[in-house]
Amino acid sequence: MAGLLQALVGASEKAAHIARLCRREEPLFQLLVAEKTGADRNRRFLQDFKTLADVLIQEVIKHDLGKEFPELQGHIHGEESNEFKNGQGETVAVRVCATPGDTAALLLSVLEPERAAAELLAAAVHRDVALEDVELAGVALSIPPQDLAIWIDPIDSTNEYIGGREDVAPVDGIAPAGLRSALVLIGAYDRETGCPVLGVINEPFFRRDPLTRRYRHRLGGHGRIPAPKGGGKPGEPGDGVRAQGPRPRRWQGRYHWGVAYGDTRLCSLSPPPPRPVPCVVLSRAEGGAVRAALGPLCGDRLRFAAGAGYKMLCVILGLADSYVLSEGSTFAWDACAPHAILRALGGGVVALAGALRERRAGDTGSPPELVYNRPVEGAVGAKRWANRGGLVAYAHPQHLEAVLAALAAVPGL
Ligand code: 2IP
Ligand code: CA
Ligand code: CA
Repeated sequence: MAGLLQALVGASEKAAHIARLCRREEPLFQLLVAEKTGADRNRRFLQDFKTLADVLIQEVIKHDLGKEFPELQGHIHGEESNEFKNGQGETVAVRVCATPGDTAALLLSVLEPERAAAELLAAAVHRDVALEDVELAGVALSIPPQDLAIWIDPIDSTNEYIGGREDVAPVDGIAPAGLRSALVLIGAYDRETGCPVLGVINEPFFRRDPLTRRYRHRLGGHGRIPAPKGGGKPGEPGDGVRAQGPRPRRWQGRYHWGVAYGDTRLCSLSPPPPRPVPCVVLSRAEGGAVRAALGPLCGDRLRFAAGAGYKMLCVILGLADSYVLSEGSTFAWDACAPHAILRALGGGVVALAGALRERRAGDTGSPPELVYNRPVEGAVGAKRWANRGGLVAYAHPQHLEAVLAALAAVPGL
């Protein structure tokens, strides 16, 4: 199946570009932040715009993957529904149309009267993404796409994306909050077993572009950025797009991918070395009992971060050894992509409540990994796909063992 991994990465790059565009281009940015600045003339509309960014990104990924791999059509799922109520109360199904003009017209039916915003988004939706990644281009896999299905989280950590804090200082490499934790997550799993097989994590806001401040300074923060000789890529510094007012540098992204299929394990990253004393990353919402149980295990190395995907990325990058979550507040689309990458590196993600139950019953085997094809019985809506009972993400099995041993003593878990 040459090309599905490359297609997932390409789709994540287009998604990341749209996520950056919404923060960078004035007509879009104003919609995103107007609520905060008090210029809100229609609270519902602005709320909708935020959802629109998510919905549109998901539809673009779905469209591009389905077009290239028709076997996947009907098997590409995500957090969002594409049904959208516009200001007049009409339901609009957001989708990618045949031409940028048609897509802009459809988006305008949601965004009316914001024509410039609709056109900017439509252009980004129809943009071709060329990957210049020799290592990735060389990966040849033989996984039949008709055996796979996809989970998409178009933007994980939406609150941080909207909040848009740019200068949150990292603690030992982990950003506790801010734009850094907003990620695009695309995971493929085996339709029959539910095992995660391919994962792509895109960080649209990995770092600020060191060049753009220079451009802005020269232009005094206004005017058009001149295209370099030979032409710049759309959306990149020097692409001739209008430079906007006081907001500082543009952002550069990066992506990571992993494959765990049969005996194949491939990853854009190397497995992180284990620390003798593990570092555990938690949600700030995590309760006192879990903090108290894990504290002694990690010495002073309990860390806190926003974004379920970002916390799993911290484990993938070796910034933490484990991410523990005691609640069912993540979903299949949060975990599928990071889980595939963790498996590619020799780690995984297990259901916390199930693992503790087995352990207390004396079962010493490896606890079962999360699967992505089984809805929660009796649940409705998004809850059908909740990772019930929490989870533990880990890079090294010895750290999973240590975490479970520490948590087994917590009553109520
Ligand atoms: C959220 C997001 C939150 C996370 C929550 C996810 O997804 O990742 O940040 O909570 O579990 O469902 P926390 O930051 O406390 O870990 P989304 O932003 O896509 O709704
Ligand atoms: Ca999410
Ligand atoms: Ca999301």
